[in-house]
Amino acid sequence: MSKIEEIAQAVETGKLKLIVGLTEEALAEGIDPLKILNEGMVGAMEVVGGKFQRSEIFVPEMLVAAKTMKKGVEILKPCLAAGASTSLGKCIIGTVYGDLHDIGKNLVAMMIESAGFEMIDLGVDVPVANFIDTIKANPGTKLVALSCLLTTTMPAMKETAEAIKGSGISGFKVIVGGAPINKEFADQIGADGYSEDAAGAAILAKKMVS
Ligand code: B1M
Repeated sequence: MSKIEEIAQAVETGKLKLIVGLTEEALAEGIDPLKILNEGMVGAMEVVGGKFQRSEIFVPEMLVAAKTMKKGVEILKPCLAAGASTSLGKCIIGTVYGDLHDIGKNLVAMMIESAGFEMIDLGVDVPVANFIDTIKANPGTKLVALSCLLTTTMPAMKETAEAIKGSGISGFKVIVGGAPINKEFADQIGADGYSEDAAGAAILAKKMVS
């Protein structure tokens, strides 16, 4: 079994104790950190999602897989986010209210930060008012990034984006993303930009402020 396959299996089966060592070994072998992330970890979460959908596993297994991936990402982070500077302004990011998924949001935050933004991460299940209060408290905000992973929280994303856009505060762009979201939905809710993944979000973020 290749190291990437071992990592994928560790994430899929929630082997919290193994993931740090395996990830360190993969890096020491010179495997590209992005390959470890995408082929090892993100791929494994897709498998986990499929198993959950088919009722082969349940929420606790999904949770432990998520915790395992998070631990692995911590090891990858210094390699993925190398050379961060904060010259492009502040970015406020969060997962919209009602939604507790944060792995994708954390990856997006990491990539946007490494593209040169100062990151303010509001976490998950973020009420609309929190976004607006944080924008008001941070006049240098150039970007607000919203994530959602559930079809049932797409209305919360719409409400959040519309409230931010309608708040009368200006000087920043709103970008959105997450598994159930597409460009058409982003346009419908008045977002300034949409990206399918974390790497694309960093490119989009830079474009938004140039
Ligand atoms: Co949840 N969950 N979950 N879950 N979970 C999904 C999303 C699901 C698709 C699984 C499935 O059924 N196949 C399904 C949603 C179905 C739907 O909406 N139609 C689902 C469900 C149903 C649920 C619960 C309702 C289950 C229940 O309780 N019965 C519940 C809801 C809780 C809540 O939020 N209120 C729930 C709970 C959980 C856990 C807490 C157990 C855990 C999350 C832990 C955590 O995040 N800390 C969890 C997990 C792990 C998943 C899956 C398996 C993996 C998600 C993940 O981390 N993927 C997921 C299945 C799947 O995605 N295939 C699933 C890896 C991550 C890197 O990808 O988050 O998509 P992703 O992020 C990508 C892109 O989407 C994009 O870039 C990222 C990286 O490239 N992106 C952006 C994300 N945000 C962006 C923002 C941007 C741009 C791009 O710009 C701002």
